[in-house]
Amino acid sequence: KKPAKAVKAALDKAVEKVAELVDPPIPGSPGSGTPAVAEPTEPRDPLPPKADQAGPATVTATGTPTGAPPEAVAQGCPYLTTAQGLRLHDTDHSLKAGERGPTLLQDHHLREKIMHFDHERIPERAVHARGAAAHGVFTGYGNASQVCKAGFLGAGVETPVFVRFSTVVGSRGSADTVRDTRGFAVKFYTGEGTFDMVGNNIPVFFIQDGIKFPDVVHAAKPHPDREIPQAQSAHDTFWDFVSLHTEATHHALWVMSDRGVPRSYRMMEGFGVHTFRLVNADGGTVLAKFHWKPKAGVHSLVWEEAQLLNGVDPDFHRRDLADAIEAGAFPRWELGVQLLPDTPKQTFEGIDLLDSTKMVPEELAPVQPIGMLTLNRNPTNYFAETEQVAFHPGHLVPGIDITDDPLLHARLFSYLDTQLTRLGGPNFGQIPINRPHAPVNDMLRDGFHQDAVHGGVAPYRPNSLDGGNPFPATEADGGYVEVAQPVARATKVRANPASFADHFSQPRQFWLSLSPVEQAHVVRAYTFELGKCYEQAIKERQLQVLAEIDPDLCARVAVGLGLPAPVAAKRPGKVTPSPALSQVGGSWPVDGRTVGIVVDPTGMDGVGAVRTAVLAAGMVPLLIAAHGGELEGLAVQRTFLTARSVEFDALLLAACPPPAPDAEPGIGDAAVDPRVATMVQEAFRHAKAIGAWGGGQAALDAAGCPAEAPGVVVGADPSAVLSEVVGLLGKHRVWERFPVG
Ligand code: HDD
Repeated sequence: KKPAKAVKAALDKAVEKVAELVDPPIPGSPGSGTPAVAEPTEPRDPLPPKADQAGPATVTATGTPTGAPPEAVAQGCPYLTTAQGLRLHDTDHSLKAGERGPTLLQDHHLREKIMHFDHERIPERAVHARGAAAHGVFTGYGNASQVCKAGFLGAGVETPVFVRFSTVVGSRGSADTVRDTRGFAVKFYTGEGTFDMVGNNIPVFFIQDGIKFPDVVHAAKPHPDREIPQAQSAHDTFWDFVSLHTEATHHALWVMSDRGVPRSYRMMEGFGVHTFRLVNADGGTVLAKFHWKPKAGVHSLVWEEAQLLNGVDPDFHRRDLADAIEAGAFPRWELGVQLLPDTPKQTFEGIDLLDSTKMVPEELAPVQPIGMLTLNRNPTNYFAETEQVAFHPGHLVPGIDITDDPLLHARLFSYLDTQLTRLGGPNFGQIPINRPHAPVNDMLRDGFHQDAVHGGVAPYRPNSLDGGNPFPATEADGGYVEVAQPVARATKVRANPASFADHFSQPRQFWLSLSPVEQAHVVRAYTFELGKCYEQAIKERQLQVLAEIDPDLCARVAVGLGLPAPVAAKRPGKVTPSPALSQVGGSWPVDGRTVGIVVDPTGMDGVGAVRTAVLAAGMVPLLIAAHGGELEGLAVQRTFLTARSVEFDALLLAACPPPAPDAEPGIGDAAVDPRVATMVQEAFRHAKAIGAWGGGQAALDAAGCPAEAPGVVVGADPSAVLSEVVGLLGKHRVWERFPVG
């Protein structure tokens, strides 16, 4: 046992050591002693980067170490410098001949600064330009090892991942909540090389053959003459193409369903879409379809909410993802596989597995969970990570091989090719976010933006000069060996197999699997989209397509358009509904949900406790009041000017504030602020849970919202009201309140 004195001395020494290591406080930061608004003037080291933010190589071309730690090279000293490391004493004034000019051409700093600024933008992605991303970890369950030898699926193996979600059609600055497919791209930095699963939130695709990709994208993008509409499918060129090219019917129907307007990236399913071939350690193969199942359930916005959000908060999904991660409500998905026998025909129950416009119902092949994805860290820099990340379906690892899906084969070309323009050359794999975590020794050399300083003289094989290095790896060394699939001797053709011909049975199955409220949403979506088209012929042709899916769907959309409903050319085939396709039903965790609480100084009783309980349930409470500031020590986060009902999953009414002097007159009871009444009306119309106690009940009356309606909870005890509202939130919406007609 050490004497107490010695322990104290050791402790003091340790404290001193820690004090030496800790940076002086950042001027302006809490506890620094300087006011937050003051501009710091004392040079200090840059803020430390987050873990895993490796910067460019630390060795210069001459082989001299820069001296800075690897992760800090981009911001390696406290002083402002040029790109060449020259310290600058002024970046606010151009070099001029006298204070009143002219500006001198010799100002090398001005020219470098402006030149770099002029080239800050890179071409946005041709599709999926608008996105949000996060870092995370994937943990294998180990049960897939029997069918797939990929190391990252091993029991308890943790693999770092980077996941980018996106809309497809809109440009980088477009709104998040448009009706569209969502991208769901996952980069697994495995020890055997990087594996990318570049999927969507919809299990099928618009086209069967990649050669049609430019056609569908040109049709969906804004019209070339006026470049409108932005990020929308509700226009003539899209429906012109889709109504003529009927293999797009299935995907279009999914986009018209609630899947086209997800509530959050955290609440979407993901699909690998294509059929892949899995290989086990003995060389045995099985076909597989990949699924991501969100632990928070699959939930959507309603169309009016989505439209309002496009204006109120165009960054709704981006913000939701970042906030949830920041708050510790880490989004999670289980990776699942549908396993299908690898037969020579590559069909399953009559479904051609090489046709990406078809899916395999879960009732026929259950989705078996094989691992868990957790997103736990936001990117540090949007451009460096989310924008520069480059996915590619050809980034594969041993154990996962491709099939002969003609859509996938075109993708294998497109994703590499597109990076040449987007990221400026073939070395995009060296950008930090794209760097594999597995060791690299390729023989690729030179090219634009070459960051590596390669040694040796023999980047070719075979060689003797570099000692024969690098060596090919056998399968036992972890080498990727393609499955030796027989290729039939065939005639070269530009044609599809007959098994690709049925374009309507699976759309019909999807339609018949939806609940009445989901079907009503689909009807309204088609009516809205076709209602935005100008060409009568396009509307009529699309109605014909709907008739081929289902006469009821067609008739209901026709009524909305004021057009006669055509009769199907072919009698619809018999299909069995797949209940797994419906989103309605079940109860789900409420983590990360947002609860708006309308408050007023006259009724703060119980608000603090409710707020604490909302937080304890893993949700986000937002206090909404007439003015900013604090009420009884609680910060007001939204005012009636900045809040809109669409931001919240549920609304609580603690007290009923009177109209503010600047409020718009005319809605409801004059004793209630009309903006509160609007908030309640919208929440009611969007079938959200609403709770009220005390004076809050007056807002229900002012909004004309019946207190006895389903999903409206009125009581004396705020905590009891909250717990009922949380129960309702688990079901996402009060579906009984939603009109299905
Ligand atoms: Fe694609 C991006 C998903 C078919 C060509 N695609 C892209 C992204 C996702 C998908 C999620 C965004 C990746 C990111 O976040 O950076 N794409 C799909 C799915 C498809 C599909 C699920 C069908 C099953 N794509 C597809 C075809 C082609 C492309 C048939 C071309 C023949 N896709 C591209 C692209 C993009 C792209 C032009 C744009 C930016 C990029 O690749 O890196 O090459």
